[in-house]
Amino acid sequence: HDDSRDSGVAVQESRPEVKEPPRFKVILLNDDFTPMDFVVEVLQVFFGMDREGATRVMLSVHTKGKGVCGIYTRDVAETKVAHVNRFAREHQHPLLCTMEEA
Ligand code: TYC
Repeated sequence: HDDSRDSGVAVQESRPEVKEPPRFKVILLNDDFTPMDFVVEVLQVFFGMDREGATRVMLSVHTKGKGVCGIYTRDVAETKVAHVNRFAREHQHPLLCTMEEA
């Protein structure tokens, strides 16, 4: 049996890894009413920050208007946004969380 002949059919070679999945920044928006302590709690509970890191991010959002809480795949980012916004509403705070492609 002879496999050495070239059939002439072009075959697309695959490389080991060519496509990273798109990443999304989860963004926290400032507002005039949500208590600072509540925002710090959100950053600790939903984004795994310690109190010091959460306080730094909260103050940055408070000063600049918005800030990045973390960067995730689409599904994880969507879930974090939904959980944060539900948690804020459950506590009657206007805090808003959103996402944008990194
Ligand atoms: N600006 C709010 C205040 O003065 C605090 C705050 C910080 C609200 C960050 C939202 O994403 C936010 N109480």
